[in-house]
Amino acid sequence: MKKTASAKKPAVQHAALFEEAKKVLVGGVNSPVRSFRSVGGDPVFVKRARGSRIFAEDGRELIDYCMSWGALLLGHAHPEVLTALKKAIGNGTSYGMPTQLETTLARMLAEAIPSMEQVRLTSSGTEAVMGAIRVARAFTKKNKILKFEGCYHGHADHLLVKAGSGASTLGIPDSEGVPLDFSRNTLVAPYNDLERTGALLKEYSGDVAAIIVEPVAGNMGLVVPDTGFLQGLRKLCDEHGALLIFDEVITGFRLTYGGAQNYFDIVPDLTCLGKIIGGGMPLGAFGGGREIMKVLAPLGPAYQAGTLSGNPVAVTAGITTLQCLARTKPYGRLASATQALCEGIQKAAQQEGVGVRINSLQSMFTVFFTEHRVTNYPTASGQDLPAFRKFFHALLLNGVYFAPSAFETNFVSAAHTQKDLQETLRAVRTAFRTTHER
Ligand code: HOZ
Repeated sequence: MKKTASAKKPAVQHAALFEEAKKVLVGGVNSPVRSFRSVGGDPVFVKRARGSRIFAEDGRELIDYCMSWGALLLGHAHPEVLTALKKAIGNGTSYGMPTQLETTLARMLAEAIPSMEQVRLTSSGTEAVMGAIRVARAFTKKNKILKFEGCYHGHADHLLVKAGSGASTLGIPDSEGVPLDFSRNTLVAPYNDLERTGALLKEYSGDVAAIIVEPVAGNMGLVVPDTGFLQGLRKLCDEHGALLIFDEVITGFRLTYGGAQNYFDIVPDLTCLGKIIGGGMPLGAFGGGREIMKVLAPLGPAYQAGTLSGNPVAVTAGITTLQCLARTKPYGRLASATQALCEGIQKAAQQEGVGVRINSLQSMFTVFFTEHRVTNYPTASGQDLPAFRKFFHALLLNGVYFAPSAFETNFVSAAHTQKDLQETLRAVRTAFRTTHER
C-alpha cells in the first residue's frame, strides 16, 4: 500500500470517518453506490485528487478507475478546467438568467451530435432523462416507456424498475416507495433481445411512447450491444410510432467526440447526456429534433425547469472539457491503452487460473468473474460475487481503486499513464491470487 509523501500527520482511519458520517448522513453517504455495501468494508474518504490518482484521508494514494463514475474523461483536477473554473467563479456562481455560455455549450453539443437540434440543459443525468421521457410522452401522446433490464436511467420513480447500478448492487432493482401506478407504464425487456422487445411493442401496440436504452449498457457492468441490436430498436420504433431515446449519460463523449450514436451510426429521436459534458460539475442535457423538442415549455405544453439549470460554473467546466477533447483527440490512445490493460488482466487471470470475462469498449471495461459471455442482466448477475469482492479489496490494498460494485463499469482517463497501467497490472496479478483464498 502506497503512502503519499505529504502524509506527515498520523493517518485518519476511514472506519472512524465512516462512523462519524453515519451519525448525520443516511448510511454515511449521499449516493448508495459509494457505501461499499456490496463489497463490505469502509468507503475510501477522498482528501484530494489529481490526474489518475486519488489521495485518501488515510494517506493512501490510489490509481482511480471509477473517475467519478465516468464523469472525468480528462482525469481529476485537469489544469485547463481548473483555470476556467476559477475565472468563472469570479464572475458569480448562479444568475437564474440566460448566459451566452449556455448557447455555446448547446451549439457544441448540437454540432457533435446532430440529432440534438434543440437542447435543454439540466443539473444531472437523472433530470435529463426525466425531461426526455416527458417530451416523448407529450409528443406521441402515448403513455408507456420500454426500458431494458439492468439499464439504469437515474432515480426517477417510473425508471426504478429492474434497474441497474446501485439499485442492482444493493439488491433493490425495483425500489420501494414507488406506487404501482407510477411504474405500471414501464415495460421491461432483456437487453440485446429484439424478439422480446418487438413482442412487447406489439402487445401494447399504440401506447408505447418511447424505448429508452443505454446504447452501451454501463450499469450492470459493461455490456455492449450485439450487432444489429441498436439498428433493430430503431426499426421497431419506426414501425410502432415510438421514439427512440438514447441515454448517453455515460457514453456521451466517452467513445468518441459525440455519442455512441456517432460511434454506431444510429440516429435516435432524443438523447440524454450528463457526466463528461459537465467536466466534473453537476450538468446534464437532453435534446432532439426541433419538431419533437418544441413540445417543451416555454414553446409547448410539457413543463420542465430548474433554478440551477445551465449553471454558468458547470457550463464553463463542460465547454472547457469539450474544447480540450476536440483539440487533443484522446480517443484512439485511450482505446489502445484500455485494450492493452484488458489483455494484461485476461493474461494474469489465465496465469492464476481464475475464470473471468472482460467486456470492454474504447475506454470502458468490466471484469466479470464468470466463464460465460455477459450480454444482459441475467448473465451479468450470474457472476461470482464473492470472488469480485476479494478481488476488489485486494486491488484496493495494492493501490488500485475499481468501481466498488460488480455491476458498474471502470473507466480509463486521458490522465492514466503507462506507469499507472503497469502498476495496475502488478496489483491485478496479486489480487487474482487472493480470489482463491477462503
Ligand atoms: N450512474 C452512476 C453509476 N453507474 C451513478 C453513480 C451514483 O449513483 O452515485
